[in-house]
Amino acid sequence: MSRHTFFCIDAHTCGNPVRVVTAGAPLLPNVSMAEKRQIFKREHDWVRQALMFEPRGHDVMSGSILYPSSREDCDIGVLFIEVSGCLPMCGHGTIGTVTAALEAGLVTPRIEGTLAIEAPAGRVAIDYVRNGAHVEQVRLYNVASYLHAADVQLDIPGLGTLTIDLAYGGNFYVIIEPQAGWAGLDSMAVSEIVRLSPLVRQAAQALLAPVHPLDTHIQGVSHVMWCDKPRNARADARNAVFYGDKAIDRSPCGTGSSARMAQLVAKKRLKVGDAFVHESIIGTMFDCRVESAKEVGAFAGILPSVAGWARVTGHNTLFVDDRDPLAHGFQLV
Ligand code: PYC
Repeated sequence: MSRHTFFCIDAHTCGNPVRVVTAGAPLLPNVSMAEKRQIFKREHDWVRQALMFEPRGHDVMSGSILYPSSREDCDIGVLFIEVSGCLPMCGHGTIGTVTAALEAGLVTPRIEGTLAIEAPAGRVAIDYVRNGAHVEQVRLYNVASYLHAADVQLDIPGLGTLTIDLAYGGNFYVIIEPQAGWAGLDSMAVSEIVRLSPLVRQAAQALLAPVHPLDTHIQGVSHVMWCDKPRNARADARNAVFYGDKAIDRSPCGTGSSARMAQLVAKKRLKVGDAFVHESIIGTMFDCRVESAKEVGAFAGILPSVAGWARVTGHNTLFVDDRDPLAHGFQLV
């Protein structure tokens, strides 16, 4: 066979891309999504690279592949693919995937208005609001999130000493708040976020090398969140989340917002029941909430929820031709 065909629905969640692969992806055994993720990473990563990297994707590309779930309590399995790899969980990806799947009739909920997906990081319950043919809002009840390390000092070349927190919300996040030596997001050009974030991520990983206390397959600092006060009067905080080699999340970042709420609760600046409106670098917002307390191994943590909207931008049939020397994509790093 010289040509592989992938049927995709392209969408964006609050500005960040979500390419949902609905057919054409490799078949995987009937095991948990956590195990499917390991198999996919080992044997089929070229599919992710071909669909996320140039020339079919770009530096910020993100998406998902729909699979059947082996869990009785889940309606679909979702494998998250991104320029950076296969994420254990992705919030903006979930909102886009659920919106695209419902609007295309690819999933029939047992009870209208609710769904559950199986992500590699665990079960994620969903509430959604439909208006005719469209889905107006998706709220995801994310995996348990917690503050992994607080007030850690990192020496960053060109920036000096930064005090950071490290929190988990489905991925591990370095969280940087304004401080002496870093005045906040308004003091920083986008190019500076892209230049400095890999240095911060590398320094945090070298010092902390986090491993999830209940699932050792989830490990490593992958994302860097730069925080600031909001611009929009309705929001509580603003952020820019860096991922991959060059990407800044255009959405307020679902797993990042979960990690941020866990950090703020641990630092007693937010409490169970509180709402938290998070604003993105382009001004879009997620309506988040601290649903309840939940321990994660020996760590005190929370169950967060995140709500946002997505819009489908088109249906995309992509070919990967084995004769193409750039068939599996490329990146300019
Ligand atoms: O929304 O969780 C998220 C996310 C992760 C990376 C980019 N967005």
